[in-house]
Parts: sequence; structure tokens; C-alpha cells
Amino acid sequence: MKRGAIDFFFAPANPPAKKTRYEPSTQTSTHASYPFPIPHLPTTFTETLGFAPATDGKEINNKPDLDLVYYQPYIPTEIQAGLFDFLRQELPFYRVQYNITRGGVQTQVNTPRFTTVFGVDATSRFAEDGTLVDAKTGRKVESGKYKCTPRPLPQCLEYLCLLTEATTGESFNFALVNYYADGQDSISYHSDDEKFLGPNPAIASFSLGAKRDFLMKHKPIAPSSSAPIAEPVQLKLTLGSGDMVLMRGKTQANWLHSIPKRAGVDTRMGRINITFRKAMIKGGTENYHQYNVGNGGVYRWDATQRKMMLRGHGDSPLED
Ligand SMILES: O=C(O)CCC(=O)C(=O)O
Repeated sequence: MKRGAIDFFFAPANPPAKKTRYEPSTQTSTHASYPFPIPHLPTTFTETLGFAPATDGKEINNKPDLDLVYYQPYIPTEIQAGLFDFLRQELPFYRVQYNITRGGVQTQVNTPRFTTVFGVDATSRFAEDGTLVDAKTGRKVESGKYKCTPRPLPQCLEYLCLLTEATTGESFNFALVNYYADGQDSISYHSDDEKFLGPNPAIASFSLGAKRDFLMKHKPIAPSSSAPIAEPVQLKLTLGSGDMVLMRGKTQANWLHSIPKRAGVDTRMGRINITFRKAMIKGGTENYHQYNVGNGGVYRWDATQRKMMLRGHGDSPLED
């Protein structure tokens, strides 16, 4: 028998799970809105995050209306891979579908990536026990206020959020997380300029895992008779694991950004993106929930199958 043939006959149907690059914490964040408990960050991560940002941010403001600060990287090298594994394994994800009406015709949109969201807008906050209270009066929010059930940031995202606030001087109340399984997952050109974010919103955007191109282009400028038609102003940042881009000032009002589909070795791997943002009004909470949690099933990373697996339905808790 040739060497290796025995493995062929006795190899398990599924490949063995790759060892995760972190020691799980026994403490967890729980909330009635979570489908399963979410472990706290391992203490080695919180200790190492004491050295973040790993580099000074570089200002990029040499193009019209552009105001970025680029940390390359923000997350120290030693924990980049572990933090990626941790978030992919421990967060609940969704593959949201929704309908839009285009030219009078209803079309179903399948979001081309996994998403999840935590947070509540500035009119409410979570009390210590997880109940939602009015931000001004501290009184319990009536159950009908939101069309969705807002979810508090679990400790693992809250910790990174507080660190980001301290670094940037901005304040945030939402964490949106995208998981791009491979180079075919993407986000098309858009700007985060919704009214519920207020004017000149600051958005801190973290990358972990595979390198992906982040493309930016200026929104079209109405041609004036006196000025010649300008070439479109563009920018490409190749975001690596641990990088963070702070977008602020007039950026969202004037620029679009995207993560296009890509082929290539690195893009066979997954990538996680976390954005911290601040929504001012309840419409923001409902919008983020609708487009990042939606009404479908909950997915969780399966370390043996090495892919996201459907685990249950939307808002209902899962048995673990
Ligand atoms: O994945 C990224 O880096 C960008 C994500 C993004 O644009 C968004 O969530 O609005």
C-alpha cells in the first residue's frame, strides 16, 4: 500500500478543526436579544490592546473634502490573527435579504457578506442589568418604541470601542460587523451619510484577516459652465489585518467607498470589518437592525466545516 493511502480510507469525513489562536475566556456577555452568550476577550488580548494603537495614525486629507486618519496597523501584530479567529467564532452573523422597488418592480437583494450589529442610538442607553432606558430620564423605555430589539455591545466589542474613543476623541454607540467569507463577498459603492448619523459623522473602520482593497471615489460634482469637467478623484487603500481607518469631517458627505469582489490567493481567506459609529435617533437603530440582522436565520462559524453554518432563527435564543 502506498504511503498515505491508509489516510485516504480512514480519514474523517470532515477535516479536523484548526486550532483557534486564542484561549477562550470563561466569562461571557449575555442578553435576552443574543442568540447565544458571547465570551469576553481573552485577557492576553486586553493586555496586548494596552499597546494599541500599534502605530501613529497618518492623516490623509490631500484630496477635496477628504479627511481620513489611517492606522497601519492599529491592532498589535501578536493578536491580529487571534482576534480575527475569536470574532469569527464567537459572534452571531446573519445573511440578510430585503426587498427594494426599482423602477416600480420589487427586487430581492441578497447582501453579499455576513453581517451583525450591536448598539442603540443616543436617545436610549442600556442600564447595568441590560434593560433599555431613556438616555435623559433614565426611565425604562416602553416596549413599543423600537420595531426591533436593540442589542448592547458585548464586552469584546465594547472594549475595542472604548479604546477607539480614547484614541480618536470621537464617541460611538454602534458596532457593525461584516464578515467577507472570500473574495466574492463585497460591499458596493455607498456612503455612510444617513441623516440619523448627524452632520460630518466620524466612523472608525477596523480590518482583520485577509487583505482587501478599499476603494474611494468623490461623489459626482455637478458640472458648471466655467469649470472644465474634472477627472474623477479616486483613492485605493489596501487594508491589511489590524488596520484602522477613521473617516471624518466632510468625507461621508462627499465620498463613496466600497470593497469590490476580488480573485487571488489572499481573498480565498475571510476578512472581518468592524465599524464604530454614532446614531442620533431611533431610526438609526431600526435601520441598522433591519439591514444587518434582518428576519432570517443566525449563522455561527463551524471550526470543523470551516464555514458559517445556519444555527437557528433570527432573534430567538439558540441552545448551545
Ligand atoms: O469592509 C469595509 O472595510 C467597509 C465596510 C463598509 O463600508 C460599511 O460597513 O459600510
